[in-house]
Amino acid sequence: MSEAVQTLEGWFALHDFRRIDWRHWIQASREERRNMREAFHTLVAQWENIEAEKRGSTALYTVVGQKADLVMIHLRPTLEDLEATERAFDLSAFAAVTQPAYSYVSVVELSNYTTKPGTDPSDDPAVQSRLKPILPKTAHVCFYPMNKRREGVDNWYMLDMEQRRTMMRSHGEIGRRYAGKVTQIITGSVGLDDWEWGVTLFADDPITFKKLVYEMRFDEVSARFGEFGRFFVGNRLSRDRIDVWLPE
Ligand code: 76R
Repeated sequence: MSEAVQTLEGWFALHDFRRIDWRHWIQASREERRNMREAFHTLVAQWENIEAEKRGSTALYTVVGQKADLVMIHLRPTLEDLEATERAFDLSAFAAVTQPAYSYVSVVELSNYTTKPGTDPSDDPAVQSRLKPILPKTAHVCFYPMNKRREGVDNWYMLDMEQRRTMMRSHGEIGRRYAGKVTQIITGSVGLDDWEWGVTLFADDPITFKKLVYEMRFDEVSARFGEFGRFFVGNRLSRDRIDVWLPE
């Protein structure tokens, strides 16, 4: 058996994608629309408090294209907290105009591929803050789930640790060339959802997503082993933009 990679887990993640029933929104009375919008503002204010108290983090983006209209990315300490967050949304007046579009459950993950052998990364405060990150407030987000292939000679899980470590080093080097332009949050979902990881990328320039993901396609670990789910891309839904996005 190949040596398993060691992972550290942090906050749990829910990527909660919703569709908005805009017809329903338009047909509602002005007062109903105000109530629904107010209900959404109330939730957002609660999520901001949780983030200020470092009990989790939430990022809101509107989704471009027909796969969804809104994504709420929640990080929380436990699965119970995530479920409560989802339920509070479902019970709010705003949820009446939303329908589920997609969801992804995972947990923030760091692996020991690039840590020095013999050191304990969990002692490092920088590692602790990467496990419980405050989500960036960039203009754009990109999310997709992915697997590492298990087919014939391209079976990631049959490679020995050293081969995987070498490939992950090269992967990390490409990634680091985008330092300051992209923040990646890798969440592991083996045993939790349909794919093995969720990849969430944050950037102010959406072209950076295209350049980074394309460059990685030529790198061995993505070229041979990467299998990808659907891609979602979004624009930041700031507090100020909510009233424009949900017009009276
Ligand atoms: O050196 C370090 O501290 C971190 C190195 C690193 C690891 C271990 C790293 C760096 N990643 C790691 C793990 Mn990544 N990453 C992806 C994708 O589209 C594709 O082809 C792949 C999707 C992108 C775009 C990306 C970006 N990474 C992982 C894992 C877990 C693998 C495992 O355990 O087997 C996956 C699935 C994955 C996928 N990666 C970086 C980036 C970027 C921008 C970096 C550098 C920034 C950073 O250090 O955080």
